[in-house]
Amino acid sequence: MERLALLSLRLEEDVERANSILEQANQIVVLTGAGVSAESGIPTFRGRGGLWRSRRPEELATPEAFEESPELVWEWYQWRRRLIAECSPNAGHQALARLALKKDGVTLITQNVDGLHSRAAQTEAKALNILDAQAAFPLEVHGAINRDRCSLCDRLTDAVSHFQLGPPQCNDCGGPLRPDVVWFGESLDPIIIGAAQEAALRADVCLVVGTSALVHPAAGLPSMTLRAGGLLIEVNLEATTLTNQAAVSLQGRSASLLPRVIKA
Ligand code: BV8
Ligand code: ZN
Repeated sequence: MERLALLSLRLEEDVERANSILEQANQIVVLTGAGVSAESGIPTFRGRGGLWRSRRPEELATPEAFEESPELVWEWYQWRRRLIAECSPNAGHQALARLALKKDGVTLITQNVDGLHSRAAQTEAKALNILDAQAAFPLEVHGAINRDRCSLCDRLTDAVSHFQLGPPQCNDCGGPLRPDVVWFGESLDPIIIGAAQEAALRADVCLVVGTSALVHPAAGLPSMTLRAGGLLIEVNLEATTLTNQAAVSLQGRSASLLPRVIKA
C-alpha cells in the first residue's frame, strides 16, 4: 500500500482510538490554545504568520508595555478585536461545544481570549434545543478580549468599540481601561485557574487542542492529568513537548479532526 494511504489509514485508526477513549471516559478536560481558532481566521501567536512573529510578546502583552506605551498596546488589541469580530467559530469549536453539552463530566478550558468557544456554546445549544448552554462555556484562564477592565479600580465593562487613539477612561475613577486579559507576569484569576487545575486532576482524559504548551501555568494542566493517572489525547498541526506523552497524537487541523474524534 502506498505511503499516503498508509498514513491516512493510521490516522483513521488513531481517530477511532481517540473516539473510544473519550466515549469510555467519565471525566474529560479539554485544553485549547490559539490553534483551535486558526481556521476561523485568527492568527496564532508563535506559528507562521503568528501575531507575535513580528513583535515579541513582552513588547505588547505585559503591564510594563501598557504602562510605557498605552496607545500602542491599546491599538494592538483594538486591531485584534476588529479581526475577531469578522471571525466565527469553526467546526472544531462546535464539536467541542456539542461534546460538553451532550456528555456529563466535560470541562472546557481555553487559553484563548477570542470568545469563540462561548459563541459556539450558544449556537450549538440552540441547535440541540438545550436551554442552558453553561456546560459548554469554557474556563477562560487568560481572560476575554471583548471585556474592558479599569487598570485602577478593576471595574469591568463590555469592550468599547471606538477608534479614539489610546485607552478610554473609566467612568467611575477616570483610570485608563485595558482589555480584561492576563498579561505576562500577571497572575491568573485564582478561582478560574483553581477550577481548571481541579478538573485536570480528576480527569480520566485530557484532550489538548492547538497549543504549543509553552505558557504556564495553563501548559501544566495536561501534566496534572497524566500525573494523576489520566490519559492525554493531542490534536495539533505539529509535534509539541506533550506529543510523546500522549496516548493518541493526531497530527492535523483541529476543525477537521475534532468533528471526527467527537462523534457526539
Ligand atoms: C504567571 C495574553 C505567575 C492575552 C497570554 C517559567 C516557568 C513557568 C512560568 C514562567 C516561566 N517563565 C516565565 C513564566 C511566566 C509566564 C510564561 O509562562 N512564560 C512563557 C512564555 C515561558 N507566564 C505568565 O506570566 C503567566 N502568569 O505565571 O503568573 C507569575 C507572576 C509574576 C511573575 C511570574 C509568574 C501569564 C500567562 C498569560 C500570558 N498571556 N496572552 C492575549 O493578548 O492573548 S499568553 C498567550 O500564549 C495567549 O493567551 C495564548 O493562549 C498563549 C499560549 O499560546 P498558544 O495558545 O499555545 O498559541 P501558539 O501560537 O503558541 O501555538 C499555537 C499551536 O496551535 C501550535 O502548536 C500550532 O502547531 C497549533 N496549530 C496551528 N494551527 C492549527 C493548530 N493545531 C490544530 N489545528 C490548526 N489548524
Ligand atoms: Zn476605574
